[in-house]
Amino acid sequence: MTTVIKNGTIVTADLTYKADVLVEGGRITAIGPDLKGDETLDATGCYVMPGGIDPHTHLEMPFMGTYSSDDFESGTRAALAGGTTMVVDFALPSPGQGLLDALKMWDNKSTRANCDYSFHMAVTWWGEQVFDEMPRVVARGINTFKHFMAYKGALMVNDDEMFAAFRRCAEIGAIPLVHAENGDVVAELQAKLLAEGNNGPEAHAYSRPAEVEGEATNRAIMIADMAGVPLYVVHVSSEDAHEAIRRARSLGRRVWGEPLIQHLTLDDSEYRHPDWDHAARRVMSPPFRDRKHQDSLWAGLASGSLSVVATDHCAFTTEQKRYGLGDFTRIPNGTGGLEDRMPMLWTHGVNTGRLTMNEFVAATSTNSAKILNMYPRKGAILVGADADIVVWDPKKSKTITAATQQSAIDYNVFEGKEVTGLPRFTLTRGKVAIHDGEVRTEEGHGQFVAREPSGAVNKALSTWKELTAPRKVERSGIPASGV
Ligand code: DUC
Ligand code: ZN
Ligand code: ZN
Ligand code: ZN
Repeated sequence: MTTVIKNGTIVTADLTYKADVLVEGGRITAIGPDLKGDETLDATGCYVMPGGIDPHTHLEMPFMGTYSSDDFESGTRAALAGGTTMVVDFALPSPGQGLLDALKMWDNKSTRANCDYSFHMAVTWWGEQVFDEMPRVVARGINTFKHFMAYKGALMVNDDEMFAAFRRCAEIGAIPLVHAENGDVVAELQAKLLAEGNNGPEAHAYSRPAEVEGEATNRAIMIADMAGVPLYVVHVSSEDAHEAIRRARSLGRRVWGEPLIQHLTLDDSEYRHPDWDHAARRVMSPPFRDRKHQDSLWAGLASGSLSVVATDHCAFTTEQKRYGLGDFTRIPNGTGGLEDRMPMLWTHGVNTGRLTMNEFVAATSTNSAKILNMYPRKGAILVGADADIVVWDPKKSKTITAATQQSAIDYNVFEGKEVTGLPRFTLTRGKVAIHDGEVRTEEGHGQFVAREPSGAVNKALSTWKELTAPRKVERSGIPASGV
């Protein structure tokens, strides 16, 4: 069976041109004029783009005494409905649990995925077992390791552990990721705010100011440099963190920053909303910020100092959020966004002139594929690439509402927002999963995408090699002791 996408304009990270696309056996087999296939998808007036890649999701993740409510089925269905054809989820060992053991759990959960997926592995504790298992995780096609600098007493790793893990990454050709917030300072601020009777969701934001993110981002960058390894900073939400990344990049260091669609489009006034549920539903870490920080993130996307736009999709129901009534530190941290990332970025980025269409494709797909080492199988419209394609209708509009969303939760943080620019068709490895508003997903269709380690990107500028083999300096005329 062949499928042809006809009469559209192909938009990739670097080209815009008119051509048809032929799909067979899950791959793109031809690109050119007047192609014919068994099935025709009419892309008149549409852009034919690489399907989105969300490099940061938490599906069915055990966290803060519960599980995030979108699993691999509902999460990937939401993704496809919004034009995203691949997610990279975090396998999260509980402290003390082996990495391979955690991976088994994620292998089991992900069998239900509607689209392709890959994993990052989290390093939530440090010891010989983790050290030994890291190369075995890489052999399984996972070349990225996430470190939490926050969530003290739970997922957080200290600097000595992080430095050891980063050096291990350097040895095995893997890239470390960081959640950069100073967990010690956050814990102090949380205790102070609670002691002062500040127990509402607004205190969540006060306990995690931009400074704690800026400090941790700087620290992680320096530690990565000393370990001789590149660094990927997840959910960059502030100018403080962005500034550290800009500086590192200008010094030739391979540091990538990932803002989220939520931080780009929602601000901290949400936490001062009089309705407790409204504010608590938006509790995530890092928290939403003010306009100054949002402008910085948009500038970073335009200038290239920030590389990709993700969601950190980690959806909790209102009932789950209410675990934190009377104590904001117990509100499960996380927001959804898988279905809305691409329409929101198109509406607020491309339609406003802040991003070109090609920059949109780079930020939502191609850059992730390159950084995470799965390009051009993913993130490309090229012969031989997987047919993960979104046929994007720039004129199609809707108002975002939980009433029609695919996500399993009972609200949407973008509720009421108008978007213009939506998928007409979404194809996952050639299979039409979204057909002009109709959901035709197939549970279990998604496959794991193994990612090779990449030596080429692992040459950060570093002085560490010199430091590990210091030269002994011969000196003469050493004064006698006790002079
Ligand atoms: N932040 C969140 O808000 N949720 C999941 C984990 C994280 O770091
Ligand atoms: Zn995080
Ligand atoms: Zn996350
Ligand atoms: Zn299938």
